[in-house]
Amino acid sequence: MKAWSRPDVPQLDRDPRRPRVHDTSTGGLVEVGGEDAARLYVCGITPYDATHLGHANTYVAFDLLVRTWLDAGVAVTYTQNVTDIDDPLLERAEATGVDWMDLAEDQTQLFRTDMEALRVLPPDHYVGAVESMPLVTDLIQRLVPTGLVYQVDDAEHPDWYFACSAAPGSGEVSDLDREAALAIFGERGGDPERPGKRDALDCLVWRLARDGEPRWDSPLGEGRPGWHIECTAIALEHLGPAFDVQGGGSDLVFPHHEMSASQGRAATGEPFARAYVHAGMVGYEGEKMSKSKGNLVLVSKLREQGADPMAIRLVLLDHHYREDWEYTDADLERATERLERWRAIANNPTAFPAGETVQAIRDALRDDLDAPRALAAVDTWVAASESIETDETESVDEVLALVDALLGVRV
Ligand code: 5CA
Ligand code: ZN
Repeated sequence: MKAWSRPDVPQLDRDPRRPRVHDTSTGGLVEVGGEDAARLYVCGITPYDATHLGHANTYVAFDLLVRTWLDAGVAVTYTQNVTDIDDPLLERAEATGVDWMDLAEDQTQLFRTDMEALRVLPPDHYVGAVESMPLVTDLIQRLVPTGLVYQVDDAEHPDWYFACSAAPGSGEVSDLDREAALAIFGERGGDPERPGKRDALDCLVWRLARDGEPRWDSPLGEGRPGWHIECTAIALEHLGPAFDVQGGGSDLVFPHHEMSASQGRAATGEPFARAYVHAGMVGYEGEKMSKSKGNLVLVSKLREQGADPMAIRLVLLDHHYREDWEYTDADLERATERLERWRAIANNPTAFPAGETVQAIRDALRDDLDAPRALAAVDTWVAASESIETDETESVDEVLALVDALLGVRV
């Protein structure tokens, strides 16, 4: 699929230090990316409703990672999927009486315009599940000889499952005890109660067609894919095994990233990703913001109401990407004031010398993408510049170009 248009990134001299980020799998900070190249996969949207601030928070977090790599002179290959066929999409389409393909297309298009407005760099490969069907069925067939893929003991619907717990390296991403895993699995799209599975935590990889459901031809039988195998297949095809970072929100640690990691390892004999990086959850009015709960603050709504997209971006950047936090209107007011103050300096002919600020922004991002610390450094520079004597001649451009290149905020 086509992604969205790429915002300009000012070209600056490089700082070759690579970023360190928190890896969920090891629980510590790890340097990510090679000296020259890095490969990133971030789980994309399920397009049944509009982009909310939680989604935006996740994509802005990984945008910081991409921008930090670029600042280090590392070439980035970035793949993101669109889950354009899955139960929640079909259920919403049915409930609202629209065609599921139209729903997916409309919401994906809205997502593109939101990402553009927020100056999020587009992935190099933006890939839908529907267009990846041959990749998915090939991968499942590749897994059959491992003995880890089997048909469920159900005469009417012998769907295909993956034996996650029996796979080598199982538990490498999430490390949950079984009771917790079972509970979360049930809440996040899994079917622990389904009879006929070898193990309650085994996940669906190919659902054989039921009456009236969309279906694709396959040697496995006509049907449609389970969720996890879609990302495994797309990532392996477009990035290859042992790519640098698998990313998404922390709600994907288990089962999604656990299952795709073990499917990837089982298929290739290599680790799926080198690091698993997760953004925190954004809440609203006491609960995690989610399409299923409906407590959404939509990026497109805020824009319609006149919010400056750069102020929306500043709201997100003011929270460390790993933090769980709750949005309030006051956040947007504060960010709007901050942006205005920064803009006022941009019109000044002179500013406080840039050196320390440039270093501080670069250090903060390399240290687990610490955007709040970078914003604080910009604030300090702005405050110093507000009171500067007019005969000092340092230009405002250097700091503002870095704020644009690294933080994605065009003042
Ligand atoms: N299509 C799958 C991933 S393959 C999916 O989870 N789609 S989603 O539309 O539900 O979420 C898209 C991305 O936003 C995921 O990375 C998810 O972890 C993240 N996300 C969802 N809700 C929130 C939230 N409230 N706060 C932060 N991130 C969120
Ligand atoms: Zn995914």
